[in-house]
Amino acid sequence: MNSSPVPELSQFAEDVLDGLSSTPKHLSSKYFYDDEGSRLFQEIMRLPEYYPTRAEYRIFTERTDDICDAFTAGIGSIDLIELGAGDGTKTAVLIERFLEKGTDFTYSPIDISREANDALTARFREKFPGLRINPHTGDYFEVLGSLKNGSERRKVLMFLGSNIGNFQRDHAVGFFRELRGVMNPDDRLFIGFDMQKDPRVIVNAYDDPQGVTAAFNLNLLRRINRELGGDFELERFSHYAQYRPIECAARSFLISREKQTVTINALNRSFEFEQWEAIFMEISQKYTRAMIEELSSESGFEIETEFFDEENFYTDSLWRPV
Ligand code: AVJ
Repeated sequence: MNSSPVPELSQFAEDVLDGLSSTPKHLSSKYFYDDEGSRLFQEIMRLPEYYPTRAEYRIFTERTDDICDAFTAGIGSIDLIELGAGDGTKTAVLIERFLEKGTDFTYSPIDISREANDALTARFREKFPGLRINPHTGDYFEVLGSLKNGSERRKVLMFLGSNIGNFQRDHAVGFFRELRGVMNPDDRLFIGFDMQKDPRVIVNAYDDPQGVTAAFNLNLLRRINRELGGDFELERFSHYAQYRPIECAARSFLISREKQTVTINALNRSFEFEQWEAIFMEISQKYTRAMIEELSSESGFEIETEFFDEENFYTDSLWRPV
């Protein structure tokens, strides 16, 4: 193994260096979403095993009026702000209803990917000609900071899709506290949480027999090869997913099937893998009501309303600053 000082590494390169030099090795799931990764995630959302997207969509379609009313309760007009809007399928349900009702509202999707944001904005402009849409590309907190005193109206921040599940607990609390810091007392935070359920249902959602989730995971190695000049051979690694019911945590790993050395040119070094050594790739935290309540109070909020699907697979929780 060689190592020499490397100038000016990108954040991605630095994180890969840190993760592959650690024991145990890890890579961050936030890097899954290059173009191919985003396409694979779209495919995951259509898998019969991957229930969270459908469960949340059901909440949005079955409880549309209740959600809209909760957002506007006691107030005439709102600014709907979505963190990581993705393809906007769920949000479209709310927007359509708000437009029907003649609610005074704006919609601001915030995303780090300009491409994703442009595509969503173009689609929504066409679908909803009357919609006031203000897309922002960039880091959530920079954008939110700039919105802080931009309006007297109620801001409703939405963080859907159980994206919070990818954060370790302390990180989630830190994230919510930061959001709390840019919110006024009348603002609201609307969060999607995937609930604890039959462990078999959960583990199947992250280990589909078609291998789409495996491809999604392995795609990060391909991204490292392409963007950082790595020489990972994908068939020498396999996807492994597990669920731990005590912690309510699904985790995924890539397992080195043999002893091997991988070189990453941009890092100017190589990494040794033992046979069967694991790279920790992703946590997808599941929640109980008690965990959600604790998260809210630790971050300076209280739960105002919760919306569950029929099976209690999923909840969208509306939080109010305290
Ligand atoms: C986009 C973070 C909600 O953790 O369920 C899907 C990503 N990973 N299958 C999740 C994912 C594997 C997904 N989130």
